[in-house]
Amino acid sequence: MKKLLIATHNAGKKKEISEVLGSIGWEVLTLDDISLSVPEPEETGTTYEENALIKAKHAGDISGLLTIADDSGIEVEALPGELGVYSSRFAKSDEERVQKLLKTMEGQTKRGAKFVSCIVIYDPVTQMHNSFFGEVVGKLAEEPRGSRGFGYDPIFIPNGYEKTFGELGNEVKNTISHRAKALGKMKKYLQNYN
Ligand code: ITT
Repeated sequence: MKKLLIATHNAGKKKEISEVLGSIGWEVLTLDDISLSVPEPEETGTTYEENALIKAKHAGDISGLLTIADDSGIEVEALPGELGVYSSRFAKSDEERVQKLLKTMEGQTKRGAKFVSCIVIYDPVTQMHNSFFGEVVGKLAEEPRGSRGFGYDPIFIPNGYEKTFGELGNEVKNTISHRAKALGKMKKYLQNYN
């Protein structure tokens, strides 16, 4: 069976990507399944796509496997130019990121936000790559709710729902999320990949 490597060091992303890919007729491997060490590369890009390519190329060239990587972030309407590609650098841990964002947004009524994902697939044999994007629009909650998911999930309420991703869990998240949408496009591309 053909092999596909998921290059992420984020446990939440790894779970989601594996779940969304499900049975695609490829053997899906994570960085834990291969015997090689793939340290985290420096994300020096200024766009999601540049950073996703850095990650996919790094792991793909080390492993020799067809590799996908995700770069993602949250974009907050009231904080233009902040977060986005730099969402993970906003604070040191998921909990601190959530607390800092809530504090920054205190008293702010404009609470629109969206998650954006770029998935890059990279073939180390041909050195070709392709990019797929997805986003989910919603708003920020006033306080964290729910313990499912990761990152900013406890404070993100997707449009059409009252609950946060932290409450909704992956059954719902994996059908509407930024990452699920990008992965859906990537899956279609993979069906015709030789
Ligand atoms: P890898 O680079 O190893 O994949 P990472 O956590 O460093 O993992 P990013 O550089 O793409 O990933 O940073 C994404 C940031 O955006 C991170 O802080 C997440 O918490 C946040 N984020 C992205 N997608 C999210 C989601 O689906 N739910 C909650 N937060 C998310």
